[in-house]
Amino acid sequence: MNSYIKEVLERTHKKYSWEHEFLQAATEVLESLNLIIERVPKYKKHRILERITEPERIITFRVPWQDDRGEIRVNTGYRVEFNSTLGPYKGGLRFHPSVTLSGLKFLGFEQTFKNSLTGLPIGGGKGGSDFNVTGRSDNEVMRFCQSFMNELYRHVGPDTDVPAGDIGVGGREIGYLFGQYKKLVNRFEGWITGKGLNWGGSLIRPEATGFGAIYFAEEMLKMKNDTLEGKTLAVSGFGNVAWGCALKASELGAKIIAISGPDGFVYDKDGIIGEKIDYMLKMRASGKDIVEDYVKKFSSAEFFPGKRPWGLNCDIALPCAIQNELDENDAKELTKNQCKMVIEVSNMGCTPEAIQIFQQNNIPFAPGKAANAGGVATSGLEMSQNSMRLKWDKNEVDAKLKNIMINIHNNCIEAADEYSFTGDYISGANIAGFKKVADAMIEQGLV
Ligand code: 2IT
Repeated sequence: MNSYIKEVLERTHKKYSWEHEFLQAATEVLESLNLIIERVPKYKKHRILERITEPERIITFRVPWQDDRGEIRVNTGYRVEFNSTLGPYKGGLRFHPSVTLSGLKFLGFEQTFKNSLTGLPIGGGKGGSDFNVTGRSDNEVMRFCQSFMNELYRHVGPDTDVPAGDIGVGGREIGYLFGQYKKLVNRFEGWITGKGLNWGGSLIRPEATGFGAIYFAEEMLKMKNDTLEGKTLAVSGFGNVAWGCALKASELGAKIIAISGPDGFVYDKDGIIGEKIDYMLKMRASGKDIVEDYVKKFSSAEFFPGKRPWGLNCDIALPCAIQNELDENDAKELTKNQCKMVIEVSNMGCTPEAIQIFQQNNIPFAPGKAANAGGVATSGLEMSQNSMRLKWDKNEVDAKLKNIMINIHNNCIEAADEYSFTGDYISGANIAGFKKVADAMIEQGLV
């Protein structure tokens, strides 16, 4: 390993020894920058690695709210404003009991490179709270969102920091957050994306992460003179991202055979198509966070409690749920079952050991920051429409999204060819994302 990279990684590990997820993300990115750091001395001269691994600003705050029984509850709110070199901080808000500062730092760090890959003028950030949406009434969620905004509003804005949804933050939560911001600042502004379609949201934004991942898969298959037609896909999760994948995959002649939830996974031998895709939305809207209901409705399906879908025979695996959801044993299972390709759609969905197994077995692997960038890219397109006070039609947004995903794919390939190994999408994405941010940081001086 390059000595500068080694030095920075050692110092970061020492300084933030308890931040496991952040250290995992930082290690993966820095380790893939060996050649470019060796060949381009200005990055060390300007101490870019120390600067790029340190968030520009972190805000943490108390979020007090009252549940329906009148009990007072307290959660923690965060916003990690990681890097604003390429544009306003941009990245989702996650409401989930697993949320910690380490987790949000890893997500904000990843987001910086992902957003750079999109080619749009957006910096990187992430935020959220350890609030658990599951089982809460609409009124409870509204009171929580309003309390969260009572602090967050002073740190965000259309030219400062533009959040969006993530796990636990969908259309309902974005509505409540938006309403409270408008009330507090007395301005109708595009300071958050994923808005309702009647009040500034973009068409295709709900579908965008899934659509983008499938467009990326198409490009990877094209490199092998192959297509999605007839392929079987195993997906984890059953939220917005998995739903978008199912819609686009079925349109292109592929078949999603599995989805999953915290309770287990569903295997549908006939494929999740047509009304079954719509049913995913109904399950999500029920607020129960389980997938077992699917088998009560569709007899072609079987439910496997407590299990993940990686033991199935499938052509392509798409983890779409949460970080580190696919481990070494899952990777061995997929390899044994002749899985041909893995598209990581969740952020850092695969453990480093799992990725190593895929690489050893020459299974093409797309990292989340490239494959799932369609979501934030379409958020960028929502910002453009808000600035212009215009609304593009579905086809226009979708065509732009597809074009962005093709460009990301090609930029990964080119960067890997130049500074790593041909076909290594991980280092390709890290290098291509890094180079733009790092060069712009140097151009903007020591700030
Ligand atoms: O992980 C992600 O890229 C997101 N949750 C979407 C972020 C955004 O600003 O649309």
